[in-house]
Amino acid sequence: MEMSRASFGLLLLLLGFLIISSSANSDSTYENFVHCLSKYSSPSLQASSIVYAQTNSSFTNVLQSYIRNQRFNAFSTPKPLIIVTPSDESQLQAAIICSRDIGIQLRIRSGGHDYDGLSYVSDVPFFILDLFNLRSINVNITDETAWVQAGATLGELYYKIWEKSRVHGFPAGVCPTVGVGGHLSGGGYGNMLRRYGLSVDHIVDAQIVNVNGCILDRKSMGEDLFWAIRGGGGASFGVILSYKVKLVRVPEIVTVFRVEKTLAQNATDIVYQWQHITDKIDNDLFMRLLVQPITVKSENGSVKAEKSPKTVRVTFISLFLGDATRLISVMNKDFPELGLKKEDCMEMNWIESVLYWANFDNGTSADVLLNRTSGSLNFLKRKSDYVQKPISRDDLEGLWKKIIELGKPGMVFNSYGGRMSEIPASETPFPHRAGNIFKIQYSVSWHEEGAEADKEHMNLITELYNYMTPLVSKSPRGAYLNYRDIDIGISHNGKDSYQEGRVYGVKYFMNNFDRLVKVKTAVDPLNFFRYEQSIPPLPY
Ligand SMILES: Cc1cc2nc3c(=O)[nH]c(=O)nc-3n(C[C@H](O)[C@H](O)[C@H](O)COP(=O)(O)OP(=O)(O)OC[C@H]3O[C@@H](n4cnc5c(N)ncnc54)[C@H](O)[C@@H]3O)c2cc1C
Ligand SMILES: *[C@@H]1O[C@H](CO)[C@@H](O)[C@H](O)[C@H]1NC(C)=O
Ligand SMILES: *[C@@H]1O[C@H](CO)[C@@H](O)[C@H](O)[C@H]1NC(C)=O
Ligand SMILES: *[C@@H]1O[C@H](CO)[C@@H](O)[C@H](O)[C@H]1NC(C)=O
Ligand SMILES: *[C@@H]1O[C@H](CO)[C@@H](O)[C@H](O)[C@H]1NC(C)=O
Ligand SMILES: *[C@@H]1O[C@H](CO)[C@@H](O)[C@H](O)[C@H]1NC(C)=O
Ligand SMILES: CC(=O)N[C@H]1CO[C@H](CO)[C@@H](O)[C@@H]1O
Repeated sequence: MEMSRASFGLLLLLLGFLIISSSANSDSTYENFVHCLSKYSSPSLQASSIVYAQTNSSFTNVLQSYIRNQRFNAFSTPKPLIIVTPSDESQLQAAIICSRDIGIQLRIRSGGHDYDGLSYVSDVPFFILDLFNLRSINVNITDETAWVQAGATLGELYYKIWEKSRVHGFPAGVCPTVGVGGHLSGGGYGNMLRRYGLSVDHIVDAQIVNVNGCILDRKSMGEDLFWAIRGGGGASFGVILSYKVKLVRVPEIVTVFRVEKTLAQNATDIVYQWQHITDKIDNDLFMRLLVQPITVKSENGSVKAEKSPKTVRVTFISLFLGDATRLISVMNKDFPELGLKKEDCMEMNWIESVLYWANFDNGTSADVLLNRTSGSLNFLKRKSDYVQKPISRDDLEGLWKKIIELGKPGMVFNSYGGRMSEIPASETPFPHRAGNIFKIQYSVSWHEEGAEADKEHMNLITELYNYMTPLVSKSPRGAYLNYRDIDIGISHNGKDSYQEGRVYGVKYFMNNFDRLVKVKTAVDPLNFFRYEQSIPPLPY
């Protein structure tokens, strides 16, 4: 069927109108916002210097600087009307007041690593409150604490600690460009999880800007709100300005290893056995397994897509808070199946282990941790699960077959137990503590652009996730907030927001969901701080 000339013309006219009206809307929002900011912040402030309209030549660059998923960097991705980038506290406070005044929703962005883009994408008209200018870090080795602002990255925090001490660290994620604001408010884990628990287990104070634009600290916000922003996600309650964290002790020498096993090298037996020891072994040891489908290269290195045999490769990556000799004795005693040898182990200091885990080459200077720009940008999708009963050999073999059949998605298994099992599930909103052997991250990344490729890869990862249903936690099937996954439910923040919020809320927070709702109802009953997976207030 051919479109008539007239209706094509009409379509063009309509498109043109939509584009004009959207940028006109951006322009008027810009005018209103700048006007309002000048009213509510100190007169010395040049309000226009922290607000980007869509027509500003830097708008796209500022927007893209903290997009970490190419899937939300498309022409068709809904764009914010403006981007507001406060550079001090008073501007941040004024931005909240003006957001309410003007009646436009905000999305709060720190490091922009949200896997489903919820810090910078929405279907409703919105602006981005971008915190990259608020990133100071003050480390105090005397009392072993640090105040860190939300816009700082984990790499900056690690670097600043290491500058002052070789025997202190902080237990948080392994990717240095992740933002403190999202990571610490959503849980935060890394390779010291078994020894020290989550990032949120080491937060001792915080500053939050509430719905009235006031800055509250632990004392003035009260213990309920302070509890909520240690794992419940910040963006349902206010804007986190900073956290005060307690540092942890790290030994002068730590040890890392990376060992690969294919199915032909007994990966099945080794993974089977790993499940029985990984949550009970020495707390100084953390093991991550990368499970990936691979094509086996023939002797001469040729890879024939159809003919070459496919297999699954399991890579064991580890951090041990101690030296290689002790690590070998722990492994020989409790996990001889891996056959770890002294040659597989590399001793280094803690900051070198941070670089090693972030895949920097040996010898890279720690300064790279201050680089806020991430490497290449992929299209990606991630999902999560918790495993509470060891998976049988038969089921592992079935899983490998599925992974080979699907061909692209991989999995990451992360050891639990240790300190995680000692902290009660209600201590912080993060509920997945004792009883979990390991956490799974499902992962698929691709380079092809467009809706077709998106759909193909999303279907593959969903099929793998569905396949795992009988083998993982149930009723509810748990999920990790920081592995944001909108497939498990979204809220339209309308009259059904409580029911909708419960669907994803119990998966992320289990029995802690109700307390989060209570806190939300107390501090933001009108649901000003809302987004597609926020904590709903009680219906009134
Ligand atoms: C490459 C990569 C590696 C990762 N590795 C790990 C890992 O090792 N361990 C782990 O636990 N997680 C990891 N994650 C997940 C990561 O912890 C989460 O995506 C985290 O929420 C990112 O924080 P952010 O500030 O960068 O994200 P953003 O996208 O800026 O924010 C995420 C969420 O928090 C909200 N938010 C952000 N800042 C604030 C604030 N100041 N106040 C209130 N709300 C705020 C946002 O609105 C959004 O809802 C990784 C993610 C990526 C992309
Ligand atoms: C560090 O902490 C100690 C002990 O609380 C305190 O006396 C000191 O003033 C702090 N230093 C800085 C620079 O804040
Ligand atoms: C696999 O395990 C079997 C039995 O435990 C053993 O005989 C064999 O040598 C192992 N193969 C490899 C490659 O480790
Ligand atoms: C490499 O080996 C494969 C089989 O193992 C063979 O089919 C192919 O022709 C070889 N290629 C070259 C360039 O020798
Ligand atoms: C890193 O390089 C140093 C010297 O440049 C070397 O002694 C060390 O063994 C290397 N470590 C690894 C893990 O390759
Ligand atoms: C920061 O990292 C990016 C991505 O890896 C790289 O392209 C850039 O050159 C780095 N910048 C500096 C100053 O090292
Ligand atoms: C933040 C910023 O650069 N804003 C600029 C947007 O464009 C207007 C008009 O050119 C400038 O006045 C602002 O400074």
